Amino acid sequence: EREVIREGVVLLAGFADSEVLLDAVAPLVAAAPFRHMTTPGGRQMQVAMTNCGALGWVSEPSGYRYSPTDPLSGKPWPAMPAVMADLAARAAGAAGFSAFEPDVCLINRYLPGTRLSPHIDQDEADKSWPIVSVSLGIPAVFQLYGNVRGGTPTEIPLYDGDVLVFGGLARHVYHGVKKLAQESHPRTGEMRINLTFRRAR
Ligand code: MD3
Ligand code: FE
Repeated sequence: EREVIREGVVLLAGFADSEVLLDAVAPLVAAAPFRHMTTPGGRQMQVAMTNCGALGWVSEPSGYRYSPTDPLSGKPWPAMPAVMADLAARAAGAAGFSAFEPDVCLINRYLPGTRLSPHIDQDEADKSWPIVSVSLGIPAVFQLYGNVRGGTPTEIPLYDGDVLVFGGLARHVYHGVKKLAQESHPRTGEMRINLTFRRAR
């Protein structure tokens, strides 16, 4: 079903075929493994990350950027499989954003105990494109704040196959993920994988 959480934030519960996506992700993470990136502040991120697509988001001591190559291998990121790009475009369309062609899929891996602290994503050139987020594996609670840091977030539980679309003004809000509880999923085990499809350039 389709639920408008607030202006620009649409939840498409169960929209994604998690089996198909997990099959698509497996060879990607074999080619470009998950790693804990270092922030410009010198800390290791709790969430392990990798990318597929023409560009990938990377965090390094020197800053955040979109890179055409994986800094670990020096090679281009794995190409974005058509089943992934198509799913993102269909989800964006269902939320009212036509012609979304992502050039990045950031792949985030969470284990029980992992959290993602509140932040704004602002490394994309044209913020009129939406961001499409797909949850796979064990559940998480997504936290949606406002345009300034702090306050009480709107909390959205996310389950395997759920898709969230962020567009318009909702692109500029603080958001994070609460510390994951110990749970298990038949396909991923004690793991959550989140795909965020972006248009970086
Ligand atoms: C709202 N990931 O990768 S996805 C991220 O579950 C990130 O892994 C979380 O925040 C996760 O940056 C949440 C939903 C999401 C992604 C990007 C956004 C929401 C967003 C950018 C702007 C506004
Ligand atoms: Fe984010």
